Amino acid sequence: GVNAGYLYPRESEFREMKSLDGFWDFYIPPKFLQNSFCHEQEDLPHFGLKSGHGKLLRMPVPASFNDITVDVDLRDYVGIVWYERSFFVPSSWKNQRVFIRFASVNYMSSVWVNGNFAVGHEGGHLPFEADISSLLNFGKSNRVTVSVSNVLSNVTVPQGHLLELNTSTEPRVVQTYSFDFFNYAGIHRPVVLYAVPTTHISDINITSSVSAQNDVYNASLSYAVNVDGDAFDVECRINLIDGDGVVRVSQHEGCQGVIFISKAMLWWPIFMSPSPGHQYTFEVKLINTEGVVVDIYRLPIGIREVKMRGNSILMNGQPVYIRGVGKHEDADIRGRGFDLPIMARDVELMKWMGVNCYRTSHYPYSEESMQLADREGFMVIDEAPAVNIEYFSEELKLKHERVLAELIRRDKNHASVIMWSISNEPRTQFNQSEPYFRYLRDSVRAMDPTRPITIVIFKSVELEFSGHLCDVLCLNRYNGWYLNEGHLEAIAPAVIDEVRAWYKKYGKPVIMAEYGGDTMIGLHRLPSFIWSEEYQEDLMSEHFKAFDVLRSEGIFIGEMIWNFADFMTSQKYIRVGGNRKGVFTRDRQPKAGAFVLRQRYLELAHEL
Ligand code: BDP
Repeated sequence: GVNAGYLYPRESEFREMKSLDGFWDFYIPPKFLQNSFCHEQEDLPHFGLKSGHGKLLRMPVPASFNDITVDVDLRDYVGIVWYERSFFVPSSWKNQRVFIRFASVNYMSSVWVNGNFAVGHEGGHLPFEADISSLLNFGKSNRVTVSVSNVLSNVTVPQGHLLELNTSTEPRVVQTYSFDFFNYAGIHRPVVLYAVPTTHISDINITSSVSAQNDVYNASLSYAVNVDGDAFDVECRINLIDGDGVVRVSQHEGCQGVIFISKAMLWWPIFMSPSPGHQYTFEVKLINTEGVVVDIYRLPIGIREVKMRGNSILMNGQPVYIRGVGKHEDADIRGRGFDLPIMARDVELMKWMGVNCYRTSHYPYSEESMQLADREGFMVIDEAPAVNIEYFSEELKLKHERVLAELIRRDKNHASVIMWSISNEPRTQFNQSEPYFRYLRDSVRAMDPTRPITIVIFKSVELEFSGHLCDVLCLNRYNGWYLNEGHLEAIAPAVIDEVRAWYKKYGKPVIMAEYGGDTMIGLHRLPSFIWSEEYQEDLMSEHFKAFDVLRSEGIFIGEMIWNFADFMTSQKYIRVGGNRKGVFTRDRQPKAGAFVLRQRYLELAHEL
């Protein structure tokens, strides 16, 4: 649910953690049981996976299970799989509250501890947790069992469809979906066990506003701390600590209040300051009626203010131009599994190219990557996992709203997040999409009135019903690729005409959120020809011509190449070992296009 698990687990004097990552038992049910929770499946968590009649393997956590083995049935698996492991809980945790927390399981999961149901969650990419204190054996061994279903339907976010295929042996259920990236599944992000005091900090909300006086910035932080347990018996003491460990402001009043900071060091995007990504530590101490500290949580925060004025996104009063990339959490073998080295490499490559922003296309990224964006000064357009919505219903709308609530609850305190993206390429040519997205836009606005909102659109300007709901128009358009492939000369006029038309219709600034073309590294053609490295370079340069014209007209505020790196897709004859629109390969080596982008982005970074 929306009320738990969104405060990132951190150790402190009062908080202990234990990682449950590593090899887990992995169980594939016998074929006839794969799609249903029938009797045998219900008994599994009780007796343990070894009691079942299916296939038992060892599976690394975190990782997608699809690409680990050589088994095509597991790669293309549709249905429920199971994970299980044992762990010890120290006796010293007995008088505390112990939570188990999953940072992401895709798509639907249920969790049992020692055979007792603990929690269920629908939706990949967002964390969930359960207080399992009453289910544990302290000072002894315990068992956790997790079921994971990867089935997508009309009422999942994102949507998908099951088909039955006749085969030479038996009919086979296959999952289809209209988005291109591979529907990886499994326990995708870290699993932790953590213990907190019975009365503890359960959430923190912070918003900052900034005022400038001759190059000196004063800021005010509004904060609210939620307490779980005997909330009436505790008070909050807040310290705002700078990077050097010095307490800048100390406030004793309460769990809700406003802090004023004169001469604040602001959070700036990368390239906009000699020290981008500046952070303070927001330290909360819970004090009981005897004046004794009972819990401490430290949240890194950046002080900054995002605002829309006219056709500009202002960061601390300064207009920003987005030099961006669309991305995926995707890598060889681990699929969508959490991967710190890839995360760190991506940051290095983005810095090298002069990137200042990325979109979490097409789902929320890991909490660690959001923290890294804060620290490095990347701006992030934070996207819900609602890609290619085709069938609109009341049930889907409420689920989509819950996903947005979970996303905002998780990411609201990140300085890097400058905008919420409700959906990528929904079918906004249908009438029903208007009330659907109006409802969600209003709901996001109510949950977070401080950030602009977008829907990433791909329908044509005359034939769609959602642009008026957006603060910024994010447009995906593949000139020179899906449109007029091979015709580089047609790109610039088409982009210019279309962006002008969008601006004319809605009066909102435009970001080209996706453009690009598939490129096989090592394929060279002179003159350039589609799929060659030269074609990607030329396609980009033609877009730049249009972007510069539109920028000078003051209606265009950002460009984002699709994609940062090649990534895996479902099997389609237009995909060669996946989507090849990356300026980097899947193993993060540059194609020629990366150098073209780098030259442009660094030039723009220094001119702006
Ligand atoms: C766009 C989608 C993106 C795809 C891209 C493509 O938003 O997810 O990867 O097309 O086909 O429409 O390369």
